[in-house]
Amino acid sequence: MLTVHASPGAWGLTSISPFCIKLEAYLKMVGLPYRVVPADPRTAPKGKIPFIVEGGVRLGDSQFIIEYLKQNHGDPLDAKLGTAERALGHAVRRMLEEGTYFHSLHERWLDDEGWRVFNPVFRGLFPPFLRPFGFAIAGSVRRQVRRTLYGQGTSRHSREEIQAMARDDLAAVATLLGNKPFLLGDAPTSFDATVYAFVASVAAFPLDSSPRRYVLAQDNLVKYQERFQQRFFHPTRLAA
Ligand SMILES: N[C@@H](CCC(=O)N[C@@H](CS)C(=O)NCC(=O)O)C(=O)O
Repeated sequence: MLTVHASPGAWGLTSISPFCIKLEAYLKMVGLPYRVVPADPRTAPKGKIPFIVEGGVRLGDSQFIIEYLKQNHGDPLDAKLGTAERALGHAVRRMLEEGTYFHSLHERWLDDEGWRVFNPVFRGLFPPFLRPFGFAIAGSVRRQVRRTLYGQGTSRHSREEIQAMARDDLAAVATLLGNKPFLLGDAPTSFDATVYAFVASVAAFPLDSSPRRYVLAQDNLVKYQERFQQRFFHPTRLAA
């Protein structure tokens, strides 16, 4: 049995991490059996989550995991895609994972209003024995995220600029999706795991922001998200 090490969920999503949602979405789409256990990033092969354990294999990074699963369990979603479709899917995936992600990270960890919403949720996910240290742990992770976002560059911009960049990313997704059921057409592909994870994460985080307002105002993004959830996630797994 494949074991997925992931962070727990909130706001009706299976995980607070879009990368964990992405991996679980992929597994649901391909119908591979798996179990999820709460991740300890300190034991992760690359210090990040999600990671998987299968037999003797211990592997980090959602995309490397998906490539591994394709090689070892088949590729029912993407096998028939042409090179142009793969290129488009790749570009959208990288935009969301390496661009939009930093907006969410900033919103949750550094933005003062976002932190007021996120901090209690984050601390609520700790196992009981760690809760007395919740304040110190959250503060230490927050300092680390501050350093990461400064190095990566996002936090050098104003809140309005960061939100505008995320909104532009989401507008690109909405335009490319159009009125198709999935990013590349009638059938879901692995790229939809990323699109679903990031659209759902922006929509679910309960803070009024222009990217969230944008997503909730796009009929195609809202319906896409609902369609994906209904088709691939059992309703009970959606409970916060
Ligand atoms: N490229 C990685 C990104 C994973 C990632 O950034 N995970 C975050 C949680 S959303 C994490 O583990 N952060 C802990 C850290 O950076 O120390 C993937 O696709 O899995």
